Amino acid sequence: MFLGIELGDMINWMIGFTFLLILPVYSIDIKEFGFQSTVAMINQSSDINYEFTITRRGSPLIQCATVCARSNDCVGMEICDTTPKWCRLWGADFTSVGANPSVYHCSRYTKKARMNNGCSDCACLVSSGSSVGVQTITVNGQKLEVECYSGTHSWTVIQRRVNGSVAFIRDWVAYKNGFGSLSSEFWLGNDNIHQLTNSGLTYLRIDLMDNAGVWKYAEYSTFTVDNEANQYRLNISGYSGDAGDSMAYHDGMLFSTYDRDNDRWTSNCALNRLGGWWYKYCHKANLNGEYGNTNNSDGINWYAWHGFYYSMTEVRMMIRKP
Ligand SMILES: [Ca+2]
Repeated sequence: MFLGIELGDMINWMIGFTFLLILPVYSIDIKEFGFQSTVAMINQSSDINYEFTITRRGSPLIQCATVCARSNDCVGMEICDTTPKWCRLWGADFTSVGANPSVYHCSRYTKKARMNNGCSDCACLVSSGSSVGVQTITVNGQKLEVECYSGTHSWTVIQRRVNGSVAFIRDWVAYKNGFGSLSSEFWLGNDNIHQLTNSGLTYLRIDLMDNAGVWKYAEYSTFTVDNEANQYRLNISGYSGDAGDSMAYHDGMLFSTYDRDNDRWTSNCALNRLGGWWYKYCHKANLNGEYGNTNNSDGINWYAWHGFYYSMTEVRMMIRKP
């Protein structure tokens, strides 16, 4: 895998070298490339996927980092104390320092971005150097793309409404697996939300924007979603905020979609209220309702703020560890 992209690395190298020509080489902090501290002067290595000798003038560290930083498969590097110096890059399958001692001393650097393999939420990603926006986290060993949002805290976004571009009238399987686009509107999926809350992301924030552009919020210090066998039962409490508490009504409810009626109403809430949600008889919040719909209880309602005949212009639901 890694060896197969040597041509790409060559190109990256040329790009990197061009970059070096226009900057004073030693003024660049290695952290700018996304690397963190070295285990200095180790003297053994294996699992080296790609290496080259550094024949250019300038900092070997930055030259090596430039190549590694531009390769998605590179997770770390070593600068080896040879003449000329070696740049050794590790691939994603690197696990530990191998047993083949080298006669040379090498300084080791780990690429921060590839340390995200262990991150299960956005706060972890941000603290390890990744920016906000679409990022990859690991949930139960599976990679999952999520939208990260940073305010006072770093949040993993589980739902967003912004423009009505995505239909939220979906069936059980769609809500189970998630749908939409991370760059616009989406539901992250009940299985994912269950996994995330089960792994400790139990603090929920709901941001709401009305038609006048006013933002309000509701936070909940406890938010968990049970597994599918338990119909994604909602456990929510501990409100704070300025939007009012429209979720307490839904505490303990099961998730419903138009093809699976788990609500307490004699009729089918999801079918009538145009979304998938933890409906009761039926709701005080309908954040997966139909965008722009101002009919009674059909739109993106937050009853405590604008009642049942008002559909929010923007919504985002996001979670973090307490
Ligand atoms: Ca019913």
